[in-house]
Amino acid sequence: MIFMVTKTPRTRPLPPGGGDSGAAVLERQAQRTQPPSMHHVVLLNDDFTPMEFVVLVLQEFFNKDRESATQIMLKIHLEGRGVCGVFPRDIAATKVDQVLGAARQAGHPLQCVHEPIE
Ligand code: TYC
Repeated sequence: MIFMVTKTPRTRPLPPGGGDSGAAVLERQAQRTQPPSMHHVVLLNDDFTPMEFVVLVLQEFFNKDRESATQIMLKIHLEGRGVCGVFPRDIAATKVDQVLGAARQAGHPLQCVHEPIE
């Protein structure tokens, strides 16, 4: 009778002596991945950027519907600043770049920053 070998062994064979080289692990380092540091993206009030432009920015870059975009814009207008979203640091930085780029292109002085959340 002829047997065909179709599978390789699933485990590596142990070396002579059973694989214990005699070396000791002195310290095992815990490998923990840190969760990404989260940032607020904040819009700042100014006296010149049109309200409508801020509402459009909130809709375009922060996926707000017209109603909540208007409420956030008015909060910024009245209180001086307002949080538009919470993102990992890299994405927050990209949002800031997008807002500043759009504002510059439109000729408005709108300012936007991101800051770590404690
Ligand atoms: N204060 C601006 C105005 O009266 C409106 C405005 C709102 C500007 C929010 C910037 O982040 C801002 N036209």
